[in-house]
Amino acid sequence: MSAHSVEDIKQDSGRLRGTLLASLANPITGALAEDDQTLIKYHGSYQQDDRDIREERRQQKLEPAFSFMIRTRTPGGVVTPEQWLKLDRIATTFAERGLRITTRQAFQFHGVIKGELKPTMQAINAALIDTLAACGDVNRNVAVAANPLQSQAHAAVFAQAAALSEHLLPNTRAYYEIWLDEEKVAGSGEEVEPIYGQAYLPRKFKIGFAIPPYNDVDVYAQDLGFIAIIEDGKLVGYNVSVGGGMGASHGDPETYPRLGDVIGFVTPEQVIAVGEAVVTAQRDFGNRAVRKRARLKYTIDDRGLDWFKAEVERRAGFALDAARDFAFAHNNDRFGWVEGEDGRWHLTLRIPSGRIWDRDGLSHLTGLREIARVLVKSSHTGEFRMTPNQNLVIAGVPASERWRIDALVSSHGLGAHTTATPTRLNALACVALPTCGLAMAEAERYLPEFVGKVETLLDTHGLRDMPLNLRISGCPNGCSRPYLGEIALVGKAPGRYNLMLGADHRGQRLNTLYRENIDEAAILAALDPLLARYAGERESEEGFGDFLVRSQVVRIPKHIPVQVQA
Ligand code: SRM
Ligand code: SF4
Repeated sequence: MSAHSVEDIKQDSGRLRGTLLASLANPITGALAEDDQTLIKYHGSYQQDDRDIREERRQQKLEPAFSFMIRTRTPGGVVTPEQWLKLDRIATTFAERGLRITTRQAFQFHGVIKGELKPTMQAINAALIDTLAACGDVNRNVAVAANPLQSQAHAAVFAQAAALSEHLLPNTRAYYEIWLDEEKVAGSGEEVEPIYGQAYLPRKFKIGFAIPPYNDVDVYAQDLGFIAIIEDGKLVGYNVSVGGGMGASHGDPETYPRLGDVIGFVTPEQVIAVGEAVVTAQRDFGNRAVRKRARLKYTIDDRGLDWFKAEVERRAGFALDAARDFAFAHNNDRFGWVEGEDGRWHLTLRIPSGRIWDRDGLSHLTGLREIARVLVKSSHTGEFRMTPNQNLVIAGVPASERWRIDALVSSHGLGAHTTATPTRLNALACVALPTCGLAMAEAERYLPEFVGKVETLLDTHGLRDMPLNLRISGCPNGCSRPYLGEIALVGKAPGRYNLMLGADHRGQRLNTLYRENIDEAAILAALDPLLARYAGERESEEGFGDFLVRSQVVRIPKHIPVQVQA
């Protein structure tokens, strides 16, 4: 690790420039200088190494196989078919592991080597997509309910989310200088950052917009959540939730997942002001001394929700109204075709762990390329929309073109939504090994096999068609939002996980630790009798998590979002 603290690195970076240009030009190593490894995150990239071959390289006295992950900033996860074709080309030219849809509706490219970072960034920008602030202590990609084309109100929510994303972008030109060869502005490094200031935020910051009855963005897991209130088909405003976050460290009670609290209601016109007020309050009061306690959730717990709400209202210049009523049905995606208000159609496809590539007998990358070509030809009506559950919507398709899409879906094995169990369709796993430097256990690579074993148990108990919300994370940071899974595995060590149970399926209740540090056989042995009881004792429509809580197999954790406590 760098000898400098992250706070020092940010302060001294000359508005995110650091020595990145020199690091990129250094031919001796595939890595960046240490401080630049922190700074490049703000430009949307992480230095990584291939952990599958780390030991082998160490024995050969070679430096680790360094490469870079690049993450896009795509608010609400929208790309045109033309952009899709360019992203596909970038993935096949510069990256190693296809296109990866993330749990925040971005794309990740893995395995880009240092010498190709700049051309890759340039190609992404040539597709009119950027990566600025996709990582780092800033506002990240803004997540939005997945299908904003379904109605005019959905479209209005998306437009608002995109505007807030723009508003909260860092002001620095460093990104354009370093990656796009923009001329250095006079006195650069002195630019004003009206929202972030010199030291940016104490920690990452995340915003999500949900549109009830769907909570696909897991709005209570966001630092700042907007829950759209739609009356008579019209967007009237949003309930505002603050203080959500999933990350924790094993064995450290000072860190914990927390769900956001609803503090009131704002009109659409007030969104930017309240967003900026929450962000700047966290900028000024977040804990910069202890990084693991620097997220907004801890600022709120340390100072109190009432204090925080008053601070936000003071900064915004208005009081929040009382929160309005709404209800969430579930936090999954809706698979298959749905018709929008304007008669166009939207098809949600299952993409296992968001990984799109042509490998292991799959041709998903090719299939989606061909679908993109159909959309380009059919007078540019359709779009691709990533979901916060790592899946993909082919959106805005005229009824007359549906058959063409269906044919490609079927011939390229993209039709899991017509055959797979609800458990498989909804399961989430984070990236984990081999690219994630923090992974303690497998997640993405283990998910298909583990789901298969759970399906066998479900079959035994006649539960195959029950929707079950299953999530795996390779470590407790919680990138697949595992603490909102009815069943979740949180990586502890290779092949060993904490088994977490008892979240609901609406994203409104966290799960709790049921068994610690156990292997697959023990996990399945623990689940078997619980599923048997669920099969025999559940009430109609009762989810597995709700059943476990009602039957007191697990206890409800202390923190439930303010608005859903009743
Ligand atoms: Fe994450 C760190 C991948 C969503 C909480 N996350 C990482 C890193 C960058 C590892 C690292 O720091 O070296 C992972 C890169 C793995 C790789 O090889 O690609 C990583 N996170 C991901 C993605 C790709 C998971 C996925 O499978 O889709 C998601 C990218 C989202 C995006 O497009 O911006 C991703 N990460 C999340 C989420 C879910 C969400 O935002 O809805 C969370 C939980 C919510 C939250 O932030 O509390 C999450 N990631 C973390 C944390 C813990 C933060 C904390 O407060 O403690 C870390 C570690 C850290 O920040 O120190 C982390
Ligand atoms: Fe990596 Fe942990 Fe996030 Fe999984 S949860 S991607 S293992 S940081």
